[in-house]
Amino acid sequence: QFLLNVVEDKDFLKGDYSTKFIDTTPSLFVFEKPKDRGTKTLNYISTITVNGFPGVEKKEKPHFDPPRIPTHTPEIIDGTKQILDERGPEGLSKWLKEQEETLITDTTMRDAHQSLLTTRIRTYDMKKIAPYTAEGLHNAFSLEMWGGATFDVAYNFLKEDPWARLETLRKDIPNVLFQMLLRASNAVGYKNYPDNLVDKFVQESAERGIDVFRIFDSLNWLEAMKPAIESVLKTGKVAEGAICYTGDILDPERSNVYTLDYYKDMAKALEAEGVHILAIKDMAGLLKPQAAYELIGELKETVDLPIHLHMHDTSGNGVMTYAKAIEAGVDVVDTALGALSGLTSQPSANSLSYALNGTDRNIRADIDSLETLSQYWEDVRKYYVDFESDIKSPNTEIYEHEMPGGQYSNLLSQAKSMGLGERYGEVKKMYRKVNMLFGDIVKVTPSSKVVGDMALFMVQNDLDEASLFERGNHLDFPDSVVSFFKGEIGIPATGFNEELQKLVLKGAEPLTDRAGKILEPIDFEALREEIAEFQESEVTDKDVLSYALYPKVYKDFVATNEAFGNVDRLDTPTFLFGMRKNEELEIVIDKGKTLIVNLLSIGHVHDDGYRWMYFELNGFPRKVKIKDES
Ligand code: 3PY
Ligand code: ZN
Repeated sequence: QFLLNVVEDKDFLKGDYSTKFIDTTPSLFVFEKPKDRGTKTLNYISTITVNGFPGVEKKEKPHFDPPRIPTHTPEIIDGTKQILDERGPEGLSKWLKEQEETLITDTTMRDAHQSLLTTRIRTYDMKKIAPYTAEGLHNAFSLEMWGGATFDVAYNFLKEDPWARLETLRKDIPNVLFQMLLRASNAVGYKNYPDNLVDKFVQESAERGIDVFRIFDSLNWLEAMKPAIESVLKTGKVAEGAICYTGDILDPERSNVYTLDYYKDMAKALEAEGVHILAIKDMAGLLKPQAAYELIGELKETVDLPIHLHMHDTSGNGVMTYAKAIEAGVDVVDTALGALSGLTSQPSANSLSYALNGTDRNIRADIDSLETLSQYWEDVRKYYVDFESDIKSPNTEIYEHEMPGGQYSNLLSQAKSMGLGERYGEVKKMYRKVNMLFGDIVKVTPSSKVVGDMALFMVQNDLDEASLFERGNHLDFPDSVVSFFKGEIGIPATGFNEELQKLVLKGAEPLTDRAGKILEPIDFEALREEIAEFQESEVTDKDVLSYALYPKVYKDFVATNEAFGNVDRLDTPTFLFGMRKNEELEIVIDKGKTLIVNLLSIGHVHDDGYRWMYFELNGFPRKVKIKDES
């Protein structure tokens, strides 16, 4: 009988892990290899039923009502994807500027769940609603459904292949542009990669279905954006150059760096690089309504590009900001479907549509479709309740600390794991102080993590601005802070605080050029050979890219897949909670191959800590031995 050696790690079982945890705990995914897919699936179900899913409260699988989903055959009307295919990126950009209404980008499948549910929504749930999304959002500008954190979280936590998400949704949604968030030289990672890796990643993403690349740099450093922009331009897809918004253009006291002129200058520079669309990326939700009116109005005068506005609704002012931006002529705004909108996510498309009813310029969307799609997500969101953050109401403190949408709850869990949960108020204040100490930088992945790590470090060591310099020579700063001062994620608009840089680097020299240029180019063929040593299936270009970006994460994913099969075929309640006794499940593991699984009984724990799980699989009795970790 097959013995399942899985998830023996106590911290993993408690859900006490961070993205790094899996990197530092290799023992986690050492399994014996079962042979057939049926056994693999039973192994997964047994593990989750007995020991639970990391980060999810262990309990008997709850009864969920089936999500409300239309039953008619969807009618899929041509949309922006066809415009891009027929007219090219310049033609699309021109078309966009000619539109009377403001268009929307729906972020439900990327930023919305990244910000509300720590990026945990699975492809399975997206796929079910995909054809109706193609129908209901046929007149949207785009769907942001890839990039940002979705890439590593898919492998790491959802045990699914992000490339498969892209391809499967592309098949079901052939009419609306697919958009991704590309962290310039950080690609979909948290550090700079060699230029040839970013270039190949962009090419592969374009081939597999991405149409619009929103490119930003976490310090608004144009030099770091240039190679990524160039890579996108080569593909014939849409390059959207993004400026991260920070500070407050209407408050001269706040900053003499992030002024209206700063944004105008950067917009002109991006236009000169050949981008097709200009994005303002307000990752923390700091853009106030009147500031939006002035910024968008001025930018429309400054560049001849369509303008796309992204923001988070953390303060609760999102719809008002969008209304003012729309009044000023913004071409596209990022919204989420009602049920996954608001708070740290994007403003609701549904609310915005109602708010603008009767005005000259509404958003182009069909409110009935928005409501139907939202109902589906309202039901699906319930599966993921354990990943909800504890933010319950609009939060205006963001205007003080300026933390991006997704960081607030992440930093809180980081603080708790360091025993600083009680002192989170201090951490938030310190975040602002650290930002100023660093010279007032843009804060977004990965620069926001540097500020967050430093804030935690200062609070943990009871440091303030003065004692930092007195005691700094004897302190080992967090890795991310050292890397930042080395220039490994780029150069801030204000340069580095040199005194602090010396203190942190302790004699080490900062980089003299852009990291992506200095780093040794990736040898893709060598990586392909490495992968072939641990992967049974044929090694594809996308595998090589994933391994180049996240070697450990990718290797662990392959090992998990070999132990458990394609767990992406399981419905989400089963994926997260396993099975109830006497439940019968039908699992389509491939076209024409269905497993009928019955969980007959769960044996008692033996002295050695193992249990037997008794199943019926396609009519035949099967048992699985599993270590009970509780
Ligand atoms: C990301 O980089 O994932 C972001 O969403 C930044 O705002
Ligand atoms: Zn965002």
